[in-house]
Amino acid sequence: MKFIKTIVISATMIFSSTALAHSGLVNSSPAKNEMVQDSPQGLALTFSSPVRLVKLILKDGGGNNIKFGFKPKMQSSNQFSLDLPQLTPSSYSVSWMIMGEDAHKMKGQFNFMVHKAMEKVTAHDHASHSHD
Ligand SMILES: [Cu+2]
Repeated sequence: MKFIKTIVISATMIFSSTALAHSGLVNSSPAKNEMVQDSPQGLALTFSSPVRLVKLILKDGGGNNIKFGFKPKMQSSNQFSLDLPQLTPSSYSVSWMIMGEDAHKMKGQFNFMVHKAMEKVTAHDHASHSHD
């Protein structure tokens, strides 16, 4: 009986580690290699299964860390969305690290670009600032 129990437990462990091996980033906003006009409102990540997002680093083209409100959370989720500060035109890299419920870690990285907003110089909202 004990022998059978051991087999069942091992099978379960194999299954869950296989399932975890397939968990990863399935979608993001901005998307991988996306070129966005003007600073994006936020950063959203969608994973294929609930995970804990333990690390999230945003760097500009010069390798400078961009500070934003990311804090590792204890609870697992498929989706994470974070507000971003105003991003200047540059190439950005997002590095993430996730942890599954069995403490299996996985990491990845993708880039997106922020372009200078065009044709907005004369059409932008003057109520938000003043001119001399
Ligand atoms: Cu203006």
